[in-house]
Amino acid sequence: ESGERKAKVEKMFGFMDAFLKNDSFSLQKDILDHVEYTVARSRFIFDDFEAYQGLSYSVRDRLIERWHDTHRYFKKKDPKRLYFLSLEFLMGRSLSNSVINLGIRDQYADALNQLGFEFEVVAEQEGDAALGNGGLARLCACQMDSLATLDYPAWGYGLRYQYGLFRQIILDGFQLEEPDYWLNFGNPWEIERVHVSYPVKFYGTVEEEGIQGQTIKVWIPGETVEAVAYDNPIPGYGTRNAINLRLWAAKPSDQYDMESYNTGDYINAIMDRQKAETISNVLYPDDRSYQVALQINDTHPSLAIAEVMRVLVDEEHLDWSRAWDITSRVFSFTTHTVHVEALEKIPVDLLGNLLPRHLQIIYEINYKFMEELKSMIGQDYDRLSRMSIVEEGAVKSIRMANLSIVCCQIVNGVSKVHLDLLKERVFKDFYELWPQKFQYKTNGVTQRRWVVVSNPNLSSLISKWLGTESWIRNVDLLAGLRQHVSDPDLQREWKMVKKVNKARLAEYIETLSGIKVSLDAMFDVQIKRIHEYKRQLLNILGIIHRYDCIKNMETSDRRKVVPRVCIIGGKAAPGYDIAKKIIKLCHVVAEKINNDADIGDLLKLVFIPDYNVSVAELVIPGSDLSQHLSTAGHEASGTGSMKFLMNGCLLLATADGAIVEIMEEVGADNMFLFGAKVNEVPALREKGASLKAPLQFLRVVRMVRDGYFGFKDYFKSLCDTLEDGKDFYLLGYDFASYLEAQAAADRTFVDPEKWIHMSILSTAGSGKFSSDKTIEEYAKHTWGIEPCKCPF
Ligand code: Z15
Repeated sequence: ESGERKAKVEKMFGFMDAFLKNDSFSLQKDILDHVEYTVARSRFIFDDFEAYQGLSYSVRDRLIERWHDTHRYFKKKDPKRLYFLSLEFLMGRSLSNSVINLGIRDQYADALNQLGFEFEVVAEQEGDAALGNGGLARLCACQMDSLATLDYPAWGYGLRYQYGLFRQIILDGFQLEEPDYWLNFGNPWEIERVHVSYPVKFYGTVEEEGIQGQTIKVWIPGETVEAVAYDNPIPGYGTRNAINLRLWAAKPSDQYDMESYNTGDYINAIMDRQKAETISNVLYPDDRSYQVALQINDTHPSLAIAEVMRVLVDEEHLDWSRAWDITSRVFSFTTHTVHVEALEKIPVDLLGNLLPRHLQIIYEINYKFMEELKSMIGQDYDRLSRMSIVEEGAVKSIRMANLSIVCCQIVNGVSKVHLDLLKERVFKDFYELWPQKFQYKTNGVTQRRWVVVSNPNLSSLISKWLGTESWIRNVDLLAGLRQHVSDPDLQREWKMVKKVNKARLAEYIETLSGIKVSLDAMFDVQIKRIHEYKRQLLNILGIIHRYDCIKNMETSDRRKVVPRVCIIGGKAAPGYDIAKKIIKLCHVVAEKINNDADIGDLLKLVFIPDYNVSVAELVIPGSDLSQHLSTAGHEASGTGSMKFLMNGCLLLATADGAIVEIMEEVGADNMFLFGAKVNEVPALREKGASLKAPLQFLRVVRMVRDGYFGFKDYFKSLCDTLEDGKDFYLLGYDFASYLEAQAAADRTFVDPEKWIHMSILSTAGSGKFSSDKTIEEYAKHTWGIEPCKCPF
């Protein structure tokens, strides 16, 4: 029957290469049809949001077309596939990215114009898909874009949270959290697959059964939840390929608590069903949490290890060694942290209750591993217990990272420094045992979203000077900008682009806060999750120092001050008290400085609320300088720095994470570096209270402590973290060199030619930090997959 239908459809429509046409008339008609029939508004009267909806549905149709072709082609060629598992994907908006990757942005802009709308305005209507916290989650989104663009046969798998990352509201300078109702206005970018669903089992018991003289383990689950698929097409750039990001939503299962129905407790049975949905209800808002919790962290694929073993052994009846052989060859593991405390552990009691069979399997894996290890290293019990997958102690728990390392052939870090730290500290014992397992792949970001979508002016400028748009797929070509770096025409145009972007950002700041900022000032930006190790506090203390210096200056000297607009943005985890105090401090300092008539345009401080992907797309192109201040040895990689670098913003940074490799690419003299080095930090900490902070530092901390900005009692605990001997993140030690780096930035800024020069070289040197590079490395050296390009 389907063969017949296919023949019929082919006869009717076979003369078309695709059903959907991209000429202006067809696009206008498609938009209007969707406004009328999908959105159910009149095609004669609709607003910007409805235009966004109609437009998005028409783009979605085109995505689906490519998605089908790609998957049919993958099926036909049947190459090795990659399944990319992550609990978080921070996709942001889809509209602009999609039409650019499909190559039909201008056609759509024109079609909209004909209908009396403006593309930029309509695109602004879209909310962010914020199914993730920070770096790790955005990295996955960038990598999906690269996988699609480079034609790899890949699938992403994640969770479709009903509520994404909380909205940050600032009230009187304090952070408040509001739920992110991102699905309330519909989501044109997903396709619900009601028929693609799987039962997921929990609780219950494991029983033994004899079959043909053998005993096998049978898990009798206590509860079942249904996982329903939602597909999100991810289009590649310059290719017909569109891959799939499949997000699972938890729904009550049909079998759910039948007993209660039968016993007549109908209402309670229905209420109980809602419990199932809570699994994918809300994203856990703790970036790199130090608590123990099941559904967070970068070791989460490790539960999948036990699940694959269970399916192979219990359901497919493979013997253990065959199952282990397969499992250990399909998984690979990327770790994103340097903090031993952040490695995920699951209490045995919890796991045994929730997933009893999985716990048994993990015990079995560990038993075999311990036997093997003993045969290799003998009776070194300390080392054996350090390496064991099971941690004895007050709370007996499973070390998910150890499980992952034991199982996977390859363990990846996210930057060169990160790998060194993994070898020397975090996973030292394992490294000595299996040095060949440990590798790193430098993180990267996609130039499609972070330059082409977010900075169209710079994008055109680059294409003009390189004489090609090919850098959008082949990022190595950016290096070609170096040969024009001294060309006054390029310099002038480069400066113009920056100015236009700064004007856009200034407008945004004014609407947000009413603060007017001068475009001649240096826009100095720090945007990322608020975390002690990222040291937003160092930035704020530096700003207080700057303010204090200006106040104490002779009026005649003030002419020499380089005007600054300091911009800070980021969310604090709702339970992270110190981080929330840092946000409040930023606001009280801003209040003081911005209202000091004496200071005027010399210094402004702006906190941008509700920092997210879309805000980043606006802020990054408009900044001159960006700050990456993590105490050396704490940032596994850092990817924000790469987005700024590509956009020609200069970096003021410590030699931590990926910054070390950025230094190699753009040269240390094109950046403002400061602070203790990774290998110096442990010895500095050892010095404890004998490591004295400089006077300038004591002075600014004192100002906060004494209530110069108000809220004296509230800031006490924050100031306490900075006392000699307690200053774990070494703000005091790094303060002097931080101020020097800031002064160097000022001196450079007053030499615009020099600044532009450095700026162009930053973009030119950013090629290594495209996620295209990272993905190619993973494909070759970890996953063993090849491109599979769907013909146009
Ligand atoms: C997260 O965003 C990162 C690490 C984590 O362990 C968790 Cl739970 C969340 C970040 C790193 O902090 C950052 O340095 C890195 O660039 C990013 O992952 C991507 O690898």
